[in-house]
Amino acid sequence: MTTIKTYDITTAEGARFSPHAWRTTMALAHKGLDHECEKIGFTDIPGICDGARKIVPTVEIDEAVLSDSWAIALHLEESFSEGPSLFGGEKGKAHALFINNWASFSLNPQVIRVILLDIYNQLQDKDRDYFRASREKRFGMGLEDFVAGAAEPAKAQLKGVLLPMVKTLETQQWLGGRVPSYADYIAFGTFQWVRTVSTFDLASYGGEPVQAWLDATLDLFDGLGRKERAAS
Ligand SMILES: N[C@@H](CCC(=O)N[C@@H](CS)C(=O)NCC(=O)O)C(=O)O
Repeated sequence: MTTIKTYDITTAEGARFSPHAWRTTMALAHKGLDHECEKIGFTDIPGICDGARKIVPTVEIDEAVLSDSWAIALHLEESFSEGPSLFGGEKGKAHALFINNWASFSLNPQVIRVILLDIYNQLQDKDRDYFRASREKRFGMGLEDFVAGAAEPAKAQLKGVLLPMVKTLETQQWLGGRVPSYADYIAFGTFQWVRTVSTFDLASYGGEPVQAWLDATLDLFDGLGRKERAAS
């Protein structure tokens, strides 16, 4: 029997907030695969598994260790082909890759401009210095200065960034079409990231179609996403 263990980062309150790890959590549920989750902090990542890991999601599936949400999704689809398909075939996989890149390179970079300080404020104590130093290096300025300059321009972009999602959900219930697919879990990861660290209402930038989709996605798998504590 297969044993699956995931590693996921949490806030000080224990809420799993990584957008990429939520992609994996939802994919495992979609496949009907039970797993144990070890909740860690950013600063624990170098000490997990083989000591070579730099990110979550990281999963152990029997003897194999995998990192990166897209690589994990491909592995789950191939290795557990008897479970419900994540992609619905090769074309669905190709289209989901587009959504993966849209989320990673268009949506998430705008969202981080709004919620960066919220993330920092929710972190476990042991992660705070690391997070501040690594993100200040990445953005080339203090966290507070970054958000002060970037949050409002990002909000002005978000309606446009979400528009392809809005237009799609105006004519079909899921990004996957008639049923949820991995494409939905990619987008969901972003909304769950926001929901667990911030009171920022990202769904309002997509209006009713996105709000209805988010509610339905939070209800999937006996309310798996909804069970995670929302920030207040
Ligand atoms: N391309 C990766 C990105 C994963 C990623 O960036 N994970 C973040 C958390 S959301 C992380 O683990 N960062 C480690 C760090 O900043 O030290 C994926 O899709 O899984």
